[in-house]
Amino acid sequence: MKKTTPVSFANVEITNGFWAKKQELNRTVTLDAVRKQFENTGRFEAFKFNWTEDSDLPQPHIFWDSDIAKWMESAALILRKHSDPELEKKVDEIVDLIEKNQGEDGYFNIFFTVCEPEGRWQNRDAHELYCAGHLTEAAVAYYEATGKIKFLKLMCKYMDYIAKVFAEEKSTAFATPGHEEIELALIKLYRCTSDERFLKLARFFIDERGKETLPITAWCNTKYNQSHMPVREQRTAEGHSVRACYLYSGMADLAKEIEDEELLVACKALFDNIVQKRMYITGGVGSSHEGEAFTVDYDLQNDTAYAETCAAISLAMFANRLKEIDMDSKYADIVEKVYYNGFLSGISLDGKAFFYENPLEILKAEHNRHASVNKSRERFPITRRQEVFSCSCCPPNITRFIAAFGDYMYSFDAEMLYVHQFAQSNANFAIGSNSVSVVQKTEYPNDGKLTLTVTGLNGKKLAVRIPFWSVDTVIDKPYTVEKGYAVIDVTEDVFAVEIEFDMTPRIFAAHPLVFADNGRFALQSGPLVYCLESEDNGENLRDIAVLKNGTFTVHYDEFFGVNVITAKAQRTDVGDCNALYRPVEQMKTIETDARFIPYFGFANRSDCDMLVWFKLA
Ligand code: FUB
Ligand code: ZN
Repeated sequence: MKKTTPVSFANVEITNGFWAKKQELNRTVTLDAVRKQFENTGRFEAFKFNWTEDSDLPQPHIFWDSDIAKWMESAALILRKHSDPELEKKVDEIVDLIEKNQGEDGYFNIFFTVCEPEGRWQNRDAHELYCAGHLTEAAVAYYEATGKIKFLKLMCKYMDYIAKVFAEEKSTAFATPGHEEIELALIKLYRCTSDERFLKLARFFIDERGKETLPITAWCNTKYNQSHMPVREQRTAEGHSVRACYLYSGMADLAKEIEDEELLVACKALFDNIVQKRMYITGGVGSSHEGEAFTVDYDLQNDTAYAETCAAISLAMFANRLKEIDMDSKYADIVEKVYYNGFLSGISLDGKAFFYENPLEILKAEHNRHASVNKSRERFPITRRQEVFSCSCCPPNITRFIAAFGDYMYSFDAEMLYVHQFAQSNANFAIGSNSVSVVQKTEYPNDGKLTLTVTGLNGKKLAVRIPFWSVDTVIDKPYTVEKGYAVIDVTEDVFAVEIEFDMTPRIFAAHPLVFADNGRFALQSGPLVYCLESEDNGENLRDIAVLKNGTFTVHYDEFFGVNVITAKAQRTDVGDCNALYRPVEQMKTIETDARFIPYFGFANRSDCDMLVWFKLA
């Protein structure tokens, strides 16, 4: 197993451009918007453990702990870069409440302390271990940001208790979590503390999964939470997509730590199954609302796409970990696809509202049709982001994912520095005893030009990802291509490389077995997938046919912060004839311009129809 070491976001400054703006909005607007919503809905208050049946307080939900934990983790990531005493105080207050309300034995869970104490460790699907995992991730991030150790110690104590009841005594009603997350959190805790007990517990939960005899309930089977077989035997991504990709992320982490080739084989097969057969062009996964789940190969309906924001994030987390043990550009390609598309659509351009589901088509007429013959389809049409949800896992996942962009950019081994993601930035870190700095100058994703200047790498190699969509890449230094990376010898102490990726707008087709996309095409330029909205193109987007040999006009749009694209197209001219059916030779078309906007920007101007997969003429 060839391993690389990732460079932490703490060593990377995104200095300008697209992601700098997103991170600034995240810090100054989104984090606080999420905090206010979590305050209004009683989530913060719940940490006081004041709820009783007679109180006026809303009853805590089984995973409110995790919502606040992800918010705390986001705050910690932001604090690592920007001092903010008020924000730090807010986090400290919650840490104090956790300390106050943690059991003597180390247990900490709001719902199963104040609402249902007799239910502790009785229900596999009640998210206790999931909440413990998120709290632990937050504790590690907060320790790394501030050096304050209290929260970390509280979570170490909790994990010791979990090890005791699950692994030693086996006194719980189930052996592994119904919602994975604790596995990857334990490995983070191990990496932070170097305490082997946490690695051992992560390994226990991963090894035990799929070995238990579990009841098949009316609403789900064992595939739902990836318990249908031991994880090393799994080859297809099954069940709830966030659970799946959190598990796979933990498996990849464990494979790296214990150099487990069998786990790596499973991870590679699971990844390939997802990205070759079960993923939207946006990087969204989990096509079914039922079970928020993966379904079967090539089942990628567009208007009913579930594609939860958290699921896209979890896929990027998995891909990012896999690249550390199986270096290949296909992993960072997926990270990029997620960041710019299926994840980023999850947040409004003003940074205050969120999508839980990320459809690839909004077709209001289709939902009206359902409403006329049946009852209206409950979740449809999804035309507007919300500030908070009753199940609000996505917003604080978004805040931590934006803050962590720098984590995904670089990694290295003894010979090579890998550049995975592109953004105007400065990075400073050490490789062994060498101080290395990397400066990226670029307008990416609005321009494919990139100047990379590395210092301190003389005699080693630089490996720059060539994105899968860049058909014609120009690099001003000699290079060879290894697994999708341009490998360049670094021959000077201060070494600069000029690169130009090919951002030509390109039309993509889906595999013919994706019946939802048969006869339809998608537009991509650089990493961005585009869509049509009726706001720009009028109603009935499905009627628009883009001219195959037409030209694309690209220009920067301030509102979206990236380029928009205009294409020559045609649509049906009904003229004076309103016949429902007519001979095809009487069909007339008119020329039109189709205006494409970035997919991530849909539903920011009005409640309107949207379409990713269009016709060609
Ligand atoms: O169950 C906790 C979180 O809420 C999951 O990760 C999401 O899919 C949503 O179900
Ligand atoms: Zn979510």
